[in-house]
Amino acid sequence: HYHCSTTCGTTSIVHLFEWRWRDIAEECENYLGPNGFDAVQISPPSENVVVAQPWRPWWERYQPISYKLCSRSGTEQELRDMISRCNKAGVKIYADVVINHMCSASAGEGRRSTCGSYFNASKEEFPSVPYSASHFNDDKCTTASGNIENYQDIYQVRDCRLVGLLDLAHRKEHVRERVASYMNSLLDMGVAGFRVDACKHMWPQDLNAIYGQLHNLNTEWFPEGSRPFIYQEVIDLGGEPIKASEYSGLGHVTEFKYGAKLGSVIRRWNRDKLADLKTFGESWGLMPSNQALVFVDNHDNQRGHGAGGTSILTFWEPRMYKMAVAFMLAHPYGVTRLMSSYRWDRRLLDGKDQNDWMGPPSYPDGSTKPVPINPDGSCGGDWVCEHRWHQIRNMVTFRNVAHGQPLSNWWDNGENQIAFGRGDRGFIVINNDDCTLDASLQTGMPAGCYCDVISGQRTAAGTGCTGKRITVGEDGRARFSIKASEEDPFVAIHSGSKL
Ligand code: LAG
Ligand code: CA
Repeated sequence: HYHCSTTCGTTSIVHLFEWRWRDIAEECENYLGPNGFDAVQISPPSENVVVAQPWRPWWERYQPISYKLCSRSGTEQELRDMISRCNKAGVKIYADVVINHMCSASAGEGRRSTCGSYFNASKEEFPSVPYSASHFNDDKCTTASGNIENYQDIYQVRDCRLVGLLDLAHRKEHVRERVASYMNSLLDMGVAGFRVDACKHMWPQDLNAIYGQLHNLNTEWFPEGSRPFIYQEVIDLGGEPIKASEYSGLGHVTEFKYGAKLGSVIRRWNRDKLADLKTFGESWGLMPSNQALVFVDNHDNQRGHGAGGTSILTFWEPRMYKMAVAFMLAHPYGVTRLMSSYRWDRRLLDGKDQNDWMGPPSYPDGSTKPVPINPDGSCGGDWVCEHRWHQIRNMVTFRNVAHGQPLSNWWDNGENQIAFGRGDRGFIVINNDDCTLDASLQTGMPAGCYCDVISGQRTAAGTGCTGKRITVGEDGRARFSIKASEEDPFVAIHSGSKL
């Protein structure tokens, strides 16, 4: 029953990690809509346990207590207002839904939850859903600890507790109905789809049954009959029996190999080089492009959680990060997701971050701080806002302009200098070598003068250019010169940057 409705082929999703609903609403209106961002992935909107030890970690939001809609990001009313304002601004909302489990078995008992709902973790009681002990997988899991102990065993990966989190029994109709009703309440409010958390830990047949109960999108904003866009988090780097492909018939699937491999190429590890990217895609063992949700980093692997390993690039290494994101947005593979992060007090000790738990910028009472926007368009107060970096924003435009065009006119120097186009709509040149790139290349673009959207951009009037000017001749060729020492050693032009 899965078919791409509004989103297949559309372009960039930005994960506004831990943002408040009020700030997201403003961001949709003031920035995302006007700049052609397709959608926002929001942090889990459901009620979660309040963790005090360590103090209010970001990961408490992956421990649901009920499907009531109050969280650190705001109230249900604020959520509703955000969805409606973003939809009006032409920006879809995808909700991160945590449905594999509830809170940790050791979370105790009481009302230390974000809406104050009562729960008893040791008795597996969540009366606000309601769930009780029979709705969990204890009878199915056969490990001694009750936790997942061996990822080579598909039964325990699906039926035991992921890091001690109470594992829901989706074979039972009551659980399916409760989960679907939660997702439907969001669809009815106007969300356009979901990032489904921890799908590796749920059986595809159970997910299929749940997705089958989902409503169409709300016709206040979407065409009659539109189905939700679903992307499932399945960490498959190879080497385990559970494969991403088991889920691709149900919806899109996260392609974790993408960021891991791209990171390694840009870091030039193990003699990996940009020229190798000529064939990037299926032949590298990646899933088919039309099933893949791709990203350079995500909220887990940017801090050493989840998977991807040490090759993952993040905002902490901005020069390489921008190159990776620009490559991803220029390249036709997959539906792309951008990360928008907050800075934290990173403390690397033997490669492990001691502060990988730290939550978003917040007040002493634990409430999340607003995202202030500086006069120059950057974010203040430890919000990184990678999506507001002009190089990244302008590449989001590139992807929209190039949408539907094939990869074309590939060039490389056999090492770390590459270039490629997207039909006659866009062209990018990247120099990750230690020497100058200076070449006359076939761009496939119509003749004319273009403004490089990396070193600058076209001025509002449309005739000026604050960056490098690139002249494409009648034969489609243009000369590019990029020094190895440049802060952003890449150049991109597209139909919309023609002067
Ligand atoms: C995910 N995808 O499959 C999320 O992307 C990931 O962020 C979630 O883990 C995970 N699945 C479960 O939803 C995060 C943290 C974990 C954290 C967990 C629950 O990466 O570190 O576990 O959320 O909050 C934490 C502690 C564990 C502890 C567990 C239970 O870090 O040490 O065992 O809570 O108390
Ligand atoms: Ca499970």
